[in-house]
Amino acid sequence: MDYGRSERPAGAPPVPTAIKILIAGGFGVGKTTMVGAVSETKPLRTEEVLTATGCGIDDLTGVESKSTTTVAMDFGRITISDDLVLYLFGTPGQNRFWFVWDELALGALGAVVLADTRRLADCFPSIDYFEGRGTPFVVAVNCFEGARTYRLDEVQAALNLDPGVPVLLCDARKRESSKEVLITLMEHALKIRESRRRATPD
Ligand SMILES: Nc1nc2c(ncn2[C@@H]2O[C@H](COP(=O)(O)OP(=O)(O)OP(=O)(O)O)[C@@H](O)[C@H]2O)c(=O)[nH]1
Ligand SMILES: [Mg+2]
Repeated sequence: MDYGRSERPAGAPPVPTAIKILIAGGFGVGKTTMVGAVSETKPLRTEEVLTATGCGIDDLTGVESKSTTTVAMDFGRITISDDLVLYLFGTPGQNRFWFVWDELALGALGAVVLADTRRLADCFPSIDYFEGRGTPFVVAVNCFEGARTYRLDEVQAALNLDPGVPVLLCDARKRESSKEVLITLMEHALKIRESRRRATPD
């Protein structure tokens, strides 16, 4: 039965607040991996096999073993606390699937933009998209083995980010690392929400 907060019977467990988060970034940067790493439910995936048709379009630099790509979305869930559950939506990375982004972004509290330093420019479209919508986001650099490491301020400068946008390192394959990214995003999004609320007195 679906109880509203005020109608909940005494002693019943709290109804958690559900928040929608997007996991975005360029092709093959580790979005599906991150949703899978943190999700406590079996993640829903919409993977299709990469075929020869994508040769010259899909840039597999650094992820040569990749054989599938997301064509609609990934979906997962993580409980942060008794009263907070995050619903994660991983976006497709390729430009030809942009048409699903507006649907996916609807009602999202914020977004993680995953970046690969070998192909940093691939995350520009995601950054432009969230800046344009006013959606709070953080940039998480997914540390692939063999990729040159850069200081976070170098990444911030290269991406021309507003100094307030958090940039952090992560390993999208690891639950704790990915969870830390999500918590950083939550804190950032709530800070922005609060400052917007203060700026528009009712
Ligand atoms: N070494 C390493 N490999 C990773 C990491 N994250 C992802 N991978 C691998 O990189 C490849 C791409 O990962 P995906 O999670 O499918 O990337 P994606 O961003 O969802 O890709 P699209 O949906 O096609 O845009 C997979 O083969 C992963 O196993 C990482 O942190 N380190
Ligand atoms: Mg994917």
